[in-house]
Amino acid sequence: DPLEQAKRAAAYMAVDQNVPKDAKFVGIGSGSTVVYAAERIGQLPNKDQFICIPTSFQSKQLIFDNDLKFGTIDQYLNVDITFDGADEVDSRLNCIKGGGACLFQEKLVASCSKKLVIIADYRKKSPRYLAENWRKGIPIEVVPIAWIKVKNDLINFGARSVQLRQGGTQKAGPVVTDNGNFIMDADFGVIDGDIKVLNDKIRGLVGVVETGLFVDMVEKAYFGNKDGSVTILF
Ligand code: DER
Repeated sequence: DPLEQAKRAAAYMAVDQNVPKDAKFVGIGSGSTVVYAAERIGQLPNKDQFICIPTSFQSKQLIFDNDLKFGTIDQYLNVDITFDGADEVDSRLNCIKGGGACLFQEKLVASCSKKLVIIADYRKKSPRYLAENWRKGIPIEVVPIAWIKVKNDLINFGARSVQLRQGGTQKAGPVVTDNGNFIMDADFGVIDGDIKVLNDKIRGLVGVVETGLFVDMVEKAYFGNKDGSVTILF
């Protein structure tokens, strides 16, 4: 499957090129691409040198599945490097994340990491701005009781549509995050304005826990291509 090959190629190269020799704490992101990063870290001869910090229940499972040492972000606050996926990455390495509803702990661990390395397949690389390819809106984690209020606020300052993310066939009613909150997906169209201003406005709304806009947080991004090659942005 060329898509899985692309994910694996990006993840393996990112791990091989970026784990510092003296690394102790390694953040493990969430989603389907980071599965290959955890796999690769699990293959390293010095794997027991690391304590791996999860960003979700799924991420914690990856750490266990690859027989890696486990620690939590409330034990270890200085993460050397974090590998994570993304839904879209723009030409300045800003990201839309949260497609997997794990954005809060992903951003928490990323904010404690010296380096954040994104791994993704070719579909995630935006030619220029965010939301050129990703059409599902900006994921926003909100406290459940505030969701109607936040929806109205987002519409009032320009969102074209705001959806409360439903579990669909996987769960009746809204998706509930690992932190017990809801996810709302807000479509602001192509994000060609000041992304930091937009992010700060959304974060300033009472009821918003965190957004899926990762601004000025990424050091490098690895994109696996259909032909097996990998494109690196930094
Ligand atoms: O939720 C996220 O940000 C995850 O990193 C996820 O969206 C990445 O998706 P993937 O399954 O394509 O790696």
